[in-house]
Amino acid sequence: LSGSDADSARRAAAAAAAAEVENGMVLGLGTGRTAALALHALAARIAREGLRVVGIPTSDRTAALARELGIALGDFAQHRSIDLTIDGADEVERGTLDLIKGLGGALLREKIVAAASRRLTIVVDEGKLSDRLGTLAPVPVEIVPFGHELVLDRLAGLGGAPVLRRGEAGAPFVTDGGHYIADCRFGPIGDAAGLDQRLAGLVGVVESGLFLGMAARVIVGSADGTRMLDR
Ligand code: A5P
Repeated sequence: LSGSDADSARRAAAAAAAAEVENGMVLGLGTGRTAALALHALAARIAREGLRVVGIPTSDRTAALARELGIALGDFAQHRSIDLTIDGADEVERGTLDLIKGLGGALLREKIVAAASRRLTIVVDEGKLSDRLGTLAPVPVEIVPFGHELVLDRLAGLGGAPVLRRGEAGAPFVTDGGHYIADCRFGPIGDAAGLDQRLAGLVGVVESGLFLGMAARVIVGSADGTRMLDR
């Protein structure tokens, strides 16, 4: 897919996700280009149909966009559970709908929101699909800045070939939560659940970008149209 084809495929898929929204829902608002397209589609439905919803954003960036689009925002103080979260992903394993997320840097809040959601709908273009997680994307791992050198050594010990993510000026990239991210290339991952546990067991690791068993539906945009993969 060329850039603009991929864009329109993503836009159609994002609109299909926004079509799942019902009046009165508490929504999790994802982060990234595709999630932004879904926000635009949602804002259009709000304007057209007078839909009343409240969104819990997964990043400061998404909160700002939602405000711009006139989507009401809430938080966990008011809402302990989310009806539906719409988000993007960096890689989707075809059979399981397991995900890698976090190339946009928002994985921690995305995972908190996903875990609080009764339903998680993911929107991707078909270039994000693989037969084995880890084939396309590195696994982003959010880590605490203090002692991050030690965590990078441990991640290397797990075979992740970690690279500390850096911002434009070359300084470490800092997440909304004030953490760093190590991008880990494990290659195709045979036992994602086992890896997830090993990562969670490392002191200094906050969360990994492995989202296992969380997505109920993946909406795939391609040049041939929009396809739904359901778990
Ligand atoms: C943000 O942290 C990520 O998990 C995004 O959901 C992911 O990077 C997808 O972004 P795009 O839709 O921009 O590819």
